[in-house]
Amino acid sequence: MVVMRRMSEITLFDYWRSSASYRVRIALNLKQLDYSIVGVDLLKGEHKNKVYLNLHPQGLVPAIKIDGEIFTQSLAIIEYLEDLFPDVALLPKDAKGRARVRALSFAVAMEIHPVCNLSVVNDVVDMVDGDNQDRIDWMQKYIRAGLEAFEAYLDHSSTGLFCHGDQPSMADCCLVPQLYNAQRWGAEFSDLKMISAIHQECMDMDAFKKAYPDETDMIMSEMMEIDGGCCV
Ligand SMILES: N[C@@H](CCC(=O)N[C@@H](CS)C(=O)NCC(=O)O)C(=O)O
Repeated sequence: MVVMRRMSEITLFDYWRSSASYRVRIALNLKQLDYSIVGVDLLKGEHKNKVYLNLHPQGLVPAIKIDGEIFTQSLAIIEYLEDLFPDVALLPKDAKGRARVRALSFAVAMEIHPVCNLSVVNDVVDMVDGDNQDRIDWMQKYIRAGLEAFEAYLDHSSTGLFCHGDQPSMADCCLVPQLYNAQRWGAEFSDLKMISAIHQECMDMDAFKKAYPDETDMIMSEMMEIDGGCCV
C-alpha cells in the first residue's frame, strides 16, 4: 500500500543545545518529515528580540511554522504533528497507553526540565551568591532525582525496547534529550538499567542520530554562512 503523505512546509526555530528543540527534531525525523531549521541563538539573546517574541511570546525555543502558522511548546507541537501525520505514530492508539506515554513525557518536560532550565538555575545561583559548582550540584541533583523516578515508571509491563512497547514514542523523544543533558552535566544514569537500554536502542536509530545536537550545530553553522548569520 502506498501511504500518501500530505506535503507541508515546515520550519523549526531551534537552538542546537535546547532539549525542548531536540525533542521536536527527533519527532520530525521519526515521522520522516522534511524541515528547515532557523537557528535562534540563546547565548546571543536572539530569543528575546522583538521579531522572535512575535512568534513565541514566552521567548523560548522551539517554535515551529507549519504551512504558514506558528506553533509553540514542544509537546503541543509533537501532538500536532501526530494529528497531521499519524502514519508513524508517536502515541499509542489506546487511551490507557496514551495516558502512560504522556505521563512519561511530562515527567521529563514538566518536572525535570523546568527546574534545570539555565535561566532558572542562573537565578538560583545568583540569589545564593553561588558559583559554577553550585550550578553543577543543582543540575546533578534534579536530573538524577527525575531519572530515578522515570526508571521506576519504566518498571511496567508496557515497557519494551522503548519507553512504551517496541516502537519509539513521544516519551522517547523526551527521554533522549534529557539524557544528553545528564551527560553534559555529569549526572550519572548508567546504573539505571532500563533507561540505559532504551537510550542505546534510540541512539542506534537514524532519526535520533540525525537530531543529536552536535549534528544540528554543524548544519546550523553551514546555514549561518549562507544567510550571513541572520537567525530570526
Ligand atoms: N515548555 C517549553 C520549554 C521551552 C524551553 O524552556 N526552552 C528553553 C531551551 S530548552 C529556552 O528557550 N530557554 C531560554 C530561556 O530560558 O531564556 C517547551 O517544551 O517548548
